[in-house]
Amino acid sequence: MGKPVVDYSLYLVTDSTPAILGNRDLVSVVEAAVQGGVTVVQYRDKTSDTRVLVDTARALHAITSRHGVPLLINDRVDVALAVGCEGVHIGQDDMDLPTARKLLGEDKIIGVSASTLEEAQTACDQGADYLGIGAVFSTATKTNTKNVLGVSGLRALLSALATSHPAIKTVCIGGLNATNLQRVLYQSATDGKPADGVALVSAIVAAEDPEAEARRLLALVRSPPAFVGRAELDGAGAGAARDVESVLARVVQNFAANVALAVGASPIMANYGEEAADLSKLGGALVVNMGTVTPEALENYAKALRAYNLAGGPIVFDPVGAGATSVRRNAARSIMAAGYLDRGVDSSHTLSLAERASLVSALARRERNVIVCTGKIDVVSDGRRTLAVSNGHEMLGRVTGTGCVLGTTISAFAAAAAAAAAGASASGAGGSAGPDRLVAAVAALVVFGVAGERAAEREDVQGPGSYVPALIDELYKIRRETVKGDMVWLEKAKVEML
Ligand code: 3NM
Repeated sequence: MGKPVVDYSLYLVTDSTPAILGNRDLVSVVEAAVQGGVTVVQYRDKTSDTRVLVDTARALHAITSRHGVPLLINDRVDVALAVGCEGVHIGQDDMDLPTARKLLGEDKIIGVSASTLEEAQTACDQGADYLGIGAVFSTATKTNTKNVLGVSGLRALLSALATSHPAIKTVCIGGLNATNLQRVLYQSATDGKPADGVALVSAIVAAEDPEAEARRLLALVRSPPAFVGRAELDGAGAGAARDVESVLARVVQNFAANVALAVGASPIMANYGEEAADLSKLGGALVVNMGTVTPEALENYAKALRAYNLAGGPIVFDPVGAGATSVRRNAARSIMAAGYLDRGVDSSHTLSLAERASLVSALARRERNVIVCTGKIDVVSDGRRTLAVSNGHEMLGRVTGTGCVLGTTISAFAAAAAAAAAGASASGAGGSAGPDRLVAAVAALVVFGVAGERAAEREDVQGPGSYVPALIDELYKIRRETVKGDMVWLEKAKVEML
């Protein structure tokens, strides 16, 4: 026979409790989910009698076998042996792995739950076939989870395993659903290999239509997040804009349309998270400006992040005053944990350019994100390409609110780039898989900086009070000039590759 080869992409863990299953029939729910595309099923039932377990497992195995999907039993090696299914999944308090292996033999799949690196490595050394790593997020489905890892904890674990046990298969579990699984897979794969799949309970078992939901989830697991740009997908291959000339060439190429669209963008100030689901469908971008850090505001930010992550829309995070108070530091941390953010904007005055460049590129690499650090010279990086934009004027730093205007300008360019990429892929041109987010950020910094310089040079500007309206006028005028085809202002762009 030999051990089956398992596709761990979409791993369904069942739950028979009324809170999740409701009054539906578990076998029908699993059948629907398997038809939708679930690639592996774990029958998990912590309360039923052995007779019910064996009967249910047998019914489930009849269905999963028909679809070529492996069935694993949670904890109960005896039940797995009784029904002859493909294996078991054991937790840290269940039967030990060497004993389970002795009973089941080499051809059965044995998975082990791990929430720490030590547990993970012990299981690997003892011959586990895969690990269930969790909990990624806290979840109402299992309230006795030992450790909530977050994306950063999951990343650390995967990264260590990539060195110590590169062949081990992994699924992550805990609080995963359609709104977060793509970014969890994406952001946890920075240093090592990505998880091989996601394991979910309530997202499928409690879904109104488990078949449709499984289909949707599988498509999400198998595709890169919508916010991932073309340059990132190209990886080391051809086509990625790597040098300053090609980045700038692309900036110029997209400039006319983007400036027109971007600086003509229509903002809506929404403080109520429930609005985000509708807004995210309009094709724009979200700015999370951490001006307010009350608990209610944080809850609203989290709702908006989930909605835009699901829609794939760009998000700009402006961590206003993140270093100033411990409340703000924690708020920035919780916002970053709540969703995938396209880019952060914050200014730094104390570090050298080289120090800022290495900090920004390291952060961008870790977060798989575009990071902007403003200052006399702005530094922007996507972790692979780091650029300096020297446009701007010291007046920008003397008035409050300009950082917020910059955040909005970046979001408008990100939205314009996303719209252009969506248009290109809809028309089949260039097979675009997403916007180049770095290019969009550089373009925004240049427009903003040049507008800032032009405003400062105006004779009617006497000081900070008249500077801000002049800045907004210059942004508007740059847009009008660009629409007319007058690109002279672009000659002022000061961009270099670091
Ligand atoms: N194991 P949901 S979390 C069964 O951390 C299970 O090992 C976990 O349920 C672990 O997808 C969990 O509904 C429940 O959040 C996951």
